[in-house]
Amino acid sequence: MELSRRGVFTALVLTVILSVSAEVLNLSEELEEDGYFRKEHSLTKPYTGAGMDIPNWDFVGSTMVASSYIRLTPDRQSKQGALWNKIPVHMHNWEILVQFSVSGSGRQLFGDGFAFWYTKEHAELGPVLGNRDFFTGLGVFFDTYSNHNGVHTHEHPYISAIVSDGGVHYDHDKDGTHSQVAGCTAKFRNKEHDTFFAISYVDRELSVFHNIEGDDNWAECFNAPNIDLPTGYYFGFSAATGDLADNHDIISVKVYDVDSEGDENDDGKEEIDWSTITPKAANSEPKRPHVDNSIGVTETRGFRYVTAGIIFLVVVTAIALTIFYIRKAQEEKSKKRFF
Ligand SMILES: [Ca+2]
Repeated sequence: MELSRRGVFTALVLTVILSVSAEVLNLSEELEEDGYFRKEHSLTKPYTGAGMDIPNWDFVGSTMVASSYIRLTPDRQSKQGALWNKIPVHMHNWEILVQFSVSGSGRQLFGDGFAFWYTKEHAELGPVLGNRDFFTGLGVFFDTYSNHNGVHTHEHPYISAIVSDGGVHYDHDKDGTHSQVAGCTAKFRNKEHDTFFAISYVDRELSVFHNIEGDDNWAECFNAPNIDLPTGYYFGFSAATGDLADNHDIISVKVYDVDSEGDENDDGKEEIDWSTITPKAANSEPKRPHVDNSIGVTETRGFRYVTAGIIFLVVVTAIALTIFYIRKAQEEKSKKRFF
C-alpha cells in the first residue's frame, strides 16, 4: 500500500484526534504493518519495561517517569531535565507527533519552556531550555517566558526553530529569535484538554503544526523549505525552569517514516549521502551581534537626538560667529571712513 506524504500526515492527525476509536487503532496498525510507524523512536504508555528503564530512551536531570506522563521538570525553580531516544534516526523523511502538557501554578509569571531536538549530540544538560548550547542539528523551542524585555515582536508562549551547524549560540536574552528559521505564537499552557504538536521533515521541508485548542483542529505554525538535516542524529526533549517554573510533560511520541517522491528517484541521478550533509537552513535570520537590552531602542534613539543637537549647535555657532566677524569688519571700515 502506498500513501502520499499528505496522506500519511492526515493519517497521523486522525490517529491523534481519534486515538481511542477502534477505527484509528486499525489505521495505526496498518501504518505499522507497512513499516511507517517506527516503534524504536516512539514512546507510549506504559513507558517502563521490567525495571525502571524506558526501553530505547535515556532520561537525565530532573526528569521523572510517572505512569501517565514523563515530567522533564516539576513546577519548581532551577530545574533542567531531558529525555533522549537512544537510537540514531536513519530515515531521511520523517514525521513526529507528540502529546505534551505544560502546566503550573503561576498565573502571570511562568517559565522557561521546553524544546524538541534532532541533534548529533545526545543527553547533555545545559542552558538552552535544558540542553547544551552550540548544538548541531534542529531545535524547536516552546518558549513560555519572554526574556526579551525591550520592544516585543511577538507574544509568548512562542514556538520557533533553529537549525545549527554547531556554531550558533542560542541567545537566551533574545529568546533565540536572533537565529530562528521561523516561529509563531501558541497559547498551549494550562489547558484542560490534551495538547499536541507535530513536526514533519520531508523533501528538505520543515513544517511545525500544533493542536492545542481541544477542537481537533491542527494549525500550521510555520513551513520552511530548503532545510538540510543529515541522518544519524537523535530525537530528544528537554525543559528548564529558572526563577519561574512550570511542569513540562511529554505524554506520547509517535514517529513515522515517510516515503517521499525524492526517495523514488531512479532516473540515474547520483544518490545523495544524507548522513554526511551539514545542517543548514537557507532562510534563517542572519547572524547578528547581540545588543544588550540596557541600550535598547529608546536609548539608541536618545543618543541620536543628542548627536543631532550637538551638530545643530556647532552649525548655529559657526554661522553666528561668521556674521559677528563680518559685522565687526564692516563697523571697522565705516569707523575708518569717519576718522
Ligand atoms: Ca524565553
